[in-house]
Amino acid sequence: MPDTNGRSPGGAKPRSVALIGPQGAGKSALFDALLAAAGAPPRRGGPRGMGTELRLAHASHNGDTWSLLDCPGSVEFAHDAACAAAVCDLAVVVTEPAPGRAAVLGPVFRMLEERGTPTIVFVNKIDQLNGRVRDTLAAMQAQTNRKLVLRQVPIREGEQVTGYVDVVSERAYRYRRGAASERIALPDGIRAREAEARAELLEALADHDDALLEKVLEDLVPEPGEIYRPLHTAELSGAVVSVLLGAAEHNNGIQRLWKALRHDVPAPEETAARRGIAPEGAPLAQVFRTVHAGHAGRLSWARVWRGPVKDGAQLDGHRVGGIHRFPNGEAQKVPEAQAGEIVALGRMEGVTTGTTLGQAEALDFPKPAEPIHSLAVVVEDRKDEVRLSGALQRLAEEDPSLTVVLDPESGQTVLHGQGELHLRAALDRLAAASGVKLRTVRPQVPYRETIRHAVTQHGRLKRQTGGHGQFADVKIRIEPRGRGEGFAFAEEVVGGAVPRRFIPAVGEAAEEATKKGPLGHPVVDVAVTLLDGGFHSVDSSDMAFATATRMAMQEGLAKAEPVLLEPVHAVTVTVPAEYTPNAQRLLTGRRGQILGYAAKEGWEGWDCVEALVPAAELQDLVIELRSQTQGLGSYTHRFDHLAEARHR
Ligand SMILES: Nc1nc2c(ncn2[C@@H]2O[C@H](COP(=O)(O)OP(=O)(O)OP(=O)(O)O)[C@@H](O)[C@H]2O)c(=O)[nH]1
Ligand SMILES: [Mg+2]
Repeated sequence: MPDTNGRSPGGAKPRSVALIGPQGAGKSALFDALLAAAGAPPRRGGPRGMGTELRLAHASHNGDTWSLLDCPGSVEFAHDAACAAAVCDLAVVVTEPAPGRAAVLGPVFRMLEERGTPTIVFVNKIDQLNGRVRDTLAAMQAQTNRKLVLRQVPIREGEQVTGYVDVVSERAYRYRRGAASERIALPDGIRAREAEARAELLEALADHDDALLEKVLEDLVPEPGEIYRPLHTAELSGAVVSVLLGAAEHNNGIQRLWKALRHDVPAPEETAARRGIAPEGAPLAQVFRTVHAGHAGRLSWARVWRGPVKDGAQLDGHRVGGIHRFPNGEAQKVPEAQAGEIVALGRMEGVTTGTTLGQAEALDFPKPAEPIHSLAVVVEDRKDEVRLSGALQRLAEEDPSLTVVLDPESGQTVLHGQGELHLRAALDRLAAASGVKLRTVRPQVPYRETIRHAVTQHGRLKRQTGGHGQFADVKIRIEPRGRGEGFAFAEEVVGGAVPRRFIPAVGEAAEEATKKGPLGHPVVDVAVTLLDGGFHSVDSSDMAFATATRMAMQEGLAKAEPVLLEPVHAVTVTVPAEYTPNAQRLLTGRRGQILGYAAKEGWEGWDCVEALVPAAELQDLVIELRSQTQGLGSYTHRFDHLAEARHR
């Protein structure tokens, strides 16, 4: 019998699901519980650490084939979640029941809405539910434009949630620790609550389905099939998001979630259609992650949009050197991959993360957020420098939210990324893969200097060496210019005191001398005027005039009251409005000048705070900003101007 997706059991096409959500919500616990329920050996090892990398595993459940992605939850790894959302058929947002934790869902929901990824919510840690589930739902609803519908009503004994009633089938189940739930009779006193949830569900769906609307209006009781079909459609279009309950750690609600996935997750061709990908045509795949996996070499994780992708075949001129699946977490080589599967392709040399394989036109791929945190990398052993640069290049290839820049001014190799954890995790991977020992230091701030006063300075070179000597004499005026006006050179020589042909050499030497001023930084915004000088018909040369000018500049700049200039950036901090005062305090505490704040357009309940902040104060701003805003605060910045540094 075909199911509600029109597929026959056992004949369903491979589908993929990404577990996404805030840090510590229990995504990895749920990932392991889903795999265990699909027959994987129980997970070994101690407690899970904070997730810093995507995980991929394959499972077969009830004859359906699944690719599962477990995303790290920290905002510093948000790009991984966005990539997963771009390639999967459906996202399961894993969250905790406390309404106070709902705010952290805002950015997650927004990302999924922007990508159009169908979504269901799994409220995990239901064993920790304190208040009412409808309060949890209301708090979550405030964070999304999509309509949340409760699919399960908790059954409680005292404070403890001991089971649930399924809102569509109206069946009741009691949780059992570490095992599938058992069906029980509908407990007394739950009917009213269940009927209410059911009415809400039907009402939400009737908005999108005329047949169901008619039944609801006529007070008829729809069959489950008449609910599942519009539910599937409404979830696919993003109109509705189902909310399920459970406790991954205790294997509660896991079979129920599997069943929901079977019904709700769109077929691969539905996802392809949503993404505007034609169903017929040559094999098509999209690489969304690159890993260097020890002996397996370089692996390109790819979603197959059109199959079959065959081992050994050419994809856009790249030979597929192995196709790997991870049934229940263990690696396995397979000869080919079908549409809907997420697999690891081996040895795709030259293929970077985000590459579309199989057609010229690139498929849409998430752009990483702008880097927000930087560290300079120093090798312990200079011999490792070449190896380091290769390893850094691979790192940036693996992770587009990371960039490596060799700063020509400081000579530092600077890693830019999404936060301290993100950069540390990347460097740990680098150290493990390359064996290079390294440490990190703060990136240098590009200070400048200028002068406060005008001076007139004499410079004279007179040298007699063997045959002919060197002679040049210059008198220059050095004066400050307005901020941002740069360097200027002029001459006011009269009577040929310095012959024309030597004047360009004076100008070049004067400018050259501004590369490093008396305070050790480039000198900006000065004007140099050649006033007078002297020459010798045989001993004068461009070189002699350049030397005399350099001497005059060095001495003159030092006398002109040099001052340090620091770069000041225009900063826009984005925070939920309740944290706006915190953000302002934070910026003021970092010598920031607040320019104002306003509601962020299109982000209900969020503010933008604009400020001018010295670059030196931005170095670990994001760490403090996040720690004060439940991890929600973020900022962008760009160079604005140079200002005299008073506090250094
Ligand atoms: N009480 C309770 N605790 C749970 C449940 N599921 C997970 N936890 C605990 O929650 C903590 C975080 O679980 P993880 O699975 O690592 O969370 P995560 O979402 O993968 O976290 P990141 O990968 O860092 O984003 C762990 O200490 C788990 O033991 C649950 O159902 N009930
Ligand atoms: Mg995790």
